[in-house]
Amino acid sequence: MANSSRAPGRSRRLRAALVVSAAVGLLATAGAVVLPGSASAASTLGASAAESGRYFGTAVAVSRLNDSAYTTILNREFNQVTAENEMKIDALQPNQGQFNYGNADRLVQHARSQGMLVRGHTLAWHSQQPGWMQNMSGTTLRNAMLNHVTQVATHFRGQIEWWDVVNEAFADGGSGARRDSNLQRTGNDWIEAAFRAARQADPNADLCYNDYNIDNWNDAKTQAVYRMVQDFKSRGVPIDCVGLQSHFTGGSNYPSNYRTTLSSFAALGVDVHITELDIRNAPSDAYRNVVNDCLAVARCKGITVWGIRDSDSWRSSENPLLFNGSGQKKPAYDAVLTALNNGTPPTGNPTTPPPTGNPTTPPPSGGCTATVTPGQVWGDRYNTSVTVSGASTWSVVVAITPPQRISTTWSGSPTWDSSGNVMTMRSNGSGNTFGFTTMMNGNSSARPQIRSCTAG
Ligand code: 9MR
Repeated sequence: MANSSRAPGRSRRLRAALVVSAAVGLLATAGAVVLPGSASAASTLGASAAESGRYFGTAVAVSRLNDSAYTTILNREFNQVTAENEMKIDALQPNQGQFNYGNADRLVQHARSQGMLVRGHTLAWHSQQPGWMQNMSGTTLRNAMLNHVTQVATHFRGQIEWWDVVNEAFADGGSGARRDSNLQRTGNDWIEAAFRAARQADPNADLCYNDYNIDNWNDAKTQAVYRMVQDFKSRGVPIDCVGLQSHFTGGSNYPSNYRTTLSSFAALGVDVHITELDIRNAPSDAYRNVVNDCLAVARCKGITVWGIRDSDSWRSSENPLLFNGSGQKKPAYDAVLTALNNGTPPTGNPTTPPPTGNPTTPPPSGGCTATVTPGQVWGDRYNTSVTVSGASTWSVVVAITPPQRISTTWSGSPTWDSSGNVMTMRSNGSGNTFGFTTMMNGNSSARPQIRSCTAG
């Protein structure tokens, strides 16, 4: 399939599956009644996320599907699953040419019977390679990797919504370099080769690059992955999404610029997914922030937590999940559900490009008129000034398009809405013209929109 064009019906399939899943969630919850069009009041994570067209999922260990306490929570709360280990290379191809799909198929069947979407994890990775692959190098390894991608994506064709095609290919620390691995040593183009093979084998799956420690926008690793995605988009390498694992465990904290990271990747024209979320000691604030950040970015498609109960976690001593070992909801669960229920669905069509061209001046509304004059433009930012007529005291509402961000203002008193994207500027006695600087953050075309001008 040519470059990254999306197969028709892909997003329709997601939407239909989420509707089914939301209904399953509602039916399964006695007493939960959500009237069409009423304020959000869903009582499960999946149903609540589905109200904004998103999913809320979990990693599943297939062996635990025999534990009824586990499956009760899984089936009630979640509308998306990722195999925690059963779709890794060593699990699916333990001996070269011998594929073992039993456990993975069992999870896919379970998910389909419950109306859950499946994330495939992962086709190409330096870790969890079977012994025969670990010992390979060069063209032999490259071909074996591509064959694995092709065979596995073909086997699951039509059943996987998103593939983590390549996992964790960048180095930690400040280098911004690729991680050294036997795959990397086959040539820098191994990642794009994997993506092209996956697209050919399953044209309907969305193809993601997935990594950890790419949550902080200022980190060299985040910037390096950003540049790779930007490069892939510019050259037509078929990539649809970026997965931020978001393990805020083991010493890595939720960064306050997480929303900037999500929206910056999204501005490249890819969806973003929070794929392996867990947070040390499960603080409600951090969980709430992650949900709100996702809800604020139209292309953030959903959140997957890396396990159901603390006792299921790969870092169980940190108690990082939403349910305790007895399967009871923790305070972080309530914080997440409330945030999902309070969330405003993104408006507009996320595939519509941001407004371009000159800033607009709306007709007079609240007794004054705000006229925009574009100011100086630099490579990374630009200035705007606004002159108010018809009133000597006033407030003007200005909206900017994320990931753009207003960084500086002058000659007025600004306040901000919770998203940080809408500024209300009030006169402060310094005249009828105010101004501000907007950081482009990768989007050089959008310009501020004046929403209203109100006298007094
Ligand atoms: O949670 C997974 C654990 O059970 C496995 O032993 C481990 C090695 O395969 O992988 C864990 O999941 C990892 C995921 O596949 C990729 N991102 C980091 C996750 C936590 O280590």
